[in-house]
Amino acid sequence: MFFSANVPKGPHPSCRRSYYKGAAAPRWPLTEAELKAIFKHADENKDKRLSKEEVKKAFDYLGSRLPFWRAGKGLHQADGNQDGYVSDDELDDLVKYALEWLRQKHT
Ligand SMILES: [Ca+2]
Ligand SMILES: [Ca+2]
Repeated sequence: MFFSANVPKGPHPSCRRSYYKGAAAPRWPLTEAELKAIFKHADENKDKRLSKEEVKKAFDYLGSRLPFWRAGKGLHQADGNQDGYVSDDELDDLVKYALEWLRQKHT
């Protein structure tokens, strides 16, 4: 009883090696702009396009149980020129896909 107040709550800050690792999923509802910002942040190597691995991390962060599979679906939907990456002009389609998925997930 005397020590209970000293027990830290939640994950220790040092566990958060990156923006996504250990971070709680963002709260629904998300706007299109917020979702877009999350995907833009997922571009870890800053080459202005998202690889499947980067898309996977974003879906992982968004709370997907099958982020790799989800990334494949999202990429299929958004990757208009089929180069395996989601570029800036293709990002809107990925955002739309993710928004639709999140909507279904939360209903
Ligand atoms: Ca990238
Ligand atoms: Ca592409």
